[in-house]
Amino acid sequence: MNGLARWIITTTLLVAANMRFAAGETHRFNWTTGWGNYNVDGTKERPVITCNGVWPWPEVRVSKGDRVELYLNNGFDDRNTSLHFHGLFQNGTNQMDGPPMVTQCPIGAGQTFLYNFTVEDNVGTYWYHSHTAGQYQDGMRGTFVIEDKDCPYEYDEDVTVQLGEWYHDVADVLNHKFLSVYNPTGAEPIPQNLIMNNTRNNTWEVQPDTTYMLRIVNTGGFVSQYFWIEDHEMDVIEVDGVYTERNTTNMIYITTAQRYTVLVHTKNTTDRNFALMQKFDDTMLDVIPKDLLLNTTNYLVYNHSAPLPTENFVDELDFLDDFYLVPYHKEEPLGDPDYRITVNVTMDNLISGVNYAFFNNLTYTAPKVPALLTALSAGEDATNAEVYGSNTHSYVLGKDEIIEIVLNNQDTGTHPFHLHGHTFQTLVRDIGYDDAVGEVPHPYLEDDHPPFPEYPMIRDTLYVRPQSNFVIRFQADNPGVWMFHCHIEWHLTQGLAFILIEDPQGIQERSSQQLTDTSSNVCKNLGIPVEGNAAGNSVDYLNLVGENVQEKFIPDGFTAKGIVAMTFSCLAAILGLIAIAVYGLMDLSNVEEKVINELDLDIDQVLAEDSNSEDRDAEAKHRNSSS
Ligand SMILES: *[C@@H]1O[C@H](CO)[C@@H](O)[C@H](O)[C@H]1NC(C)=O
Ligand SMILES: *[C@@H]1O[C@H](CO)[C@@H](O)[C@H](O)[C@H]1NC(C)=O
Ligand SMILES: *[C@@H]1O[C@H](CO)[C@@H](O)[C@H](O)[C@H]1NC(C)=O
Ligand SMILES: *[C@@H]1O[C@H](CO)[C@@H](O)[C@H](O)[C@H]1NC(C)=O
Ligand SMILES: *[C@@H]1O[C@H](CO)[C@@H](O)[C@H](O)[C@H]1NC(C)=O
Ligand SMILES: *[C@@H]1O[C@H](CO)[C@@H](O)[C@H](O)[C@H]1NC(C)=O
Ligand SMILES: *[C@@H]1O[C@H](CO)[C@@H](O)[C@H](O)[C@H]1NC(C)=O
Ligand SMILES: *[C@@H]1O[C@H](CO)[C@@H](O)[C@H](O)[C@H]1NC(C)=O
Ligand SMILES: *[C@@H]1O[C@H](CO)[C@@H](O)[C@H](O)[C@H]1NC(C)=O
Ligand SMILES: *[C@@H]1O[C@H](CO)[C@@H](O)[C@H](O)[C@H]1NC(C)=O
Ligand SMILES: *[C@@H]1O[C@H](CO)[C@@H](O)[C@H](O)[C@H]1NC(C)=O
Ligand SMILES: *[C@@H]1O[C@H](CO)[C@@H](O)[C@H](O)[C@H]1NC(C)=O
Ligand SMILES: [Cu+2]
Repeated sequence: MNGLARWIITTTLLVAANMRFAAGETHRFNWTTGWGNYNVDGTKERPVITCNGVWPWPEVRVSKGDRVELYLNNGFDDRNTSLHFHGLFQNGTNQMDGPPMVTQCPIGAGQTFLYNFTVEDNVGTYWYHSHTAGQYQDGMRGTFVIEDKDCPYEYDEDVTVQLGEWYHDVADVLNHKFLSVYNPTGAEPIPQNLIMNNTRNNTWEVQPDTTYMLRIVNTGGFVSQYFWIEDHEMDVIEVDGVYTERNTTNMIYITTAQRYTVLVHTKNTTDRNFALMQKFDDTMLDVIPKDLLLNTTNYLVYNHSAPLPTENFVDELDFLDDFYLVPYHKEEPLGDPDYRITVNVTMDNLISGVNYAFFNNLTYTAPKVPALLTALSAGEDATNAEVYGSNTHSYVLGKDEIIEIVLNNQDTGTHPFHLHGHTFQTLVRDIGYDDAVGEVPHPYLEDDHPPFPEYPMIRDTLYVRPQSNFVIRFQADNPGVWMFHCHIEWHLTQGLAFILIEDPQGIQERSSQQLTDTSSNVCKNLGIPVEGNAAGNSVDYLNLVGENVQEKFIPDGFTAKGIVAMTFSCLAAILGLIAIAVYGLMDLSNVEEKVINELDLDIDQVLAEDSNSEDRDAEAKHRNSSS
């Protein structure tokens, strides 16, 4: 190469590098959490989590290549917090991903964490939310849009809309009732209302003859919804940040955490207004209270002088099946996997009587050191899955391997699963199998499955049908520790999660992966070591003594009801007497609960004392054999 050519090339590269640098703007945010009282659904005021004293949380809008520097200040005085940017790849910045004890320490009361990352690999519709204990169901969430000047579709206006459900109680209260011996079947709390854009009766004002790009995000924590617009078609063009070929539909079905971006072309006439409809997927509700409004009407408004529309009825819920969507940038199915993870999903009671969720009999139990901090500090042991603990359910993935996840749902519910750090191809999603008509769970059969789609749909959150299965593939090209979990917040709390430790040596090698000041500080504040294995041992990474483990399984032949009965057996004599005195001959089915409430006893303490009792197992065996 001669000098001139070299000069030209060098200069061109420098200019290109500078252009890339100049293209990225830095967006700074300084957010502090707190509580405020809001009447979100128009029927009850309750505490919600605010951002800098206001609610709802702001929409973040950035462009591809920009940098985000977001200070999250924990303004609570009694709880930890965190923030996850749902769908962002965080390529090289794994510690900015958000889940506590996975990629960072929890942010303790009064502490600050700097989320500092660029958005280079993603465009489209995302959202952010707390990844701590149901906080996002208390309102700690918002939309996150990455604008793309190379968007392949034309439109006039770009508008987001959040769908969700709303509870009249705060998550703390609901979690306490949910994860309780009094809820042995694990029935999820029933929401009071569906909401749209954080309210009910939402009005969307539109101009005639205009193409709207409507970015629909389900920021709820539980139910899937049907969404449709009276007498207007929607052209789906993006799902979960992945452009699709245009697919026209009248209705979409959207699980929590999913996004659908649609083009809606408004009418030329402005003489009337139309209904924007939301409907619960009521098959996900264990009971349907008589007063629960399953269909909710909002308003697409062309004309303020014209009357508001009433409910729009449709003959059938004929929604778009996302499995058949074709990505705009077509990709053939990834080749045979280098590594296959096969998991069974079940829900069951552990010895306390509380109902948990499992992948292969493991309910996710957080380690004593966040898995990323273990990966960074374990040296060569980082490639050994054992150092991450036996109850975190960790898999170590090799650099650039093709990974296949086969998920066999043995539960009778629908579950939306989310993978952090990636999108994935959906190769198989089986039909549902109804236990009510005697059908049993159908696992995926490698030797007998439908042909894979020519160009599989790609997204980051995918539902599995009842007693059914799905198969997904992706390439392990993003070194980091990534969670795979059900996005029903109740089920995550029940432990329906596992962890992927992707290319741990690749994590260690990147300087951008090393702990930042605020990453270390939040750990120190809570007394969490910044190095060590899942048990906090930084001397011998293969010694897991003292790690956190899940509760024991209920001994064979025992039922959850039996456990509840047994728990109260020692109290029964006294309680029984009081019960008869207080309640007379009333329904005795949940008498212990009534008495405990009446006496204002601390249930947790009663249970803790009882489960510490040495005789418990012996008594269980005795009762078991004598029954
Ligand atoms: C964020 O805001 C708080 C409260 O106004 C202020 O004390 C703090 O210095 C700000 N932090 C940054 C990084 O701007
Ligand atoms: C929405 O309309 C319902 C029914 O008219 C009403 O009860 C509720 O208060 C309204 N909610 C809001 C937030 O305006
Ligand atoms: C905050 O996190 C730490 C570390 O996981 C935990 O020990 C502590 O109980 C948490 N605080 C609260 C209030 O939950
Ligand atoms: C965010 O990260 C970039 C890249 O490491 C760094 O240059 C910048 O100083 C960081 N921002 C802050 C506020 O620390
Ligand atoms: C929803 O809220 C966002 C943020 O305030 C707003 O920009 C958007 O227009 C609203 N969308 C609808 C459909 O009401
Ligand atoms: C609506 O009006 C525009 C011009 O304003 C015209 O180009 C278009 O064809 C009209 N569409 C219909 C369905 O009449
Ligand atoms: C708005 O609706 C009113 C009442 O139906 C009607 O009289 C008026 O012509 C409409 N305005 C437009 C601009 O269409
Ligand atoms: C809810 O919507 C569906 C579909 O339009 C309809 O069949 C059903 O009757 C509606 N239910 C109520 C209570 O409005
Ligand atoms: C659109 O979706 C339907 C299923 O809902 C599917 O049959 C069809 O192939 C899709 N078309 C395109 C172009 O993606
Ligand atoms: C998953 O369930 C199937 C069917 O019950 C069983 O054969 C298999 O052993 C289970 N796998 C694991 C890892 O538990
Ligand atoms: C999971 O638990 C079930 C029921 O207790 C048992 O039959 C099965 O063998 C267990 N599977 C594994 C892989 O331990
Ligand atoms: C992460 O970045 C590497 C290049 O540094 C690239 O090869 C890989 O595809 C990226 N992965 C994702 C998920 O963006
Ligand atoms: Cu679930």
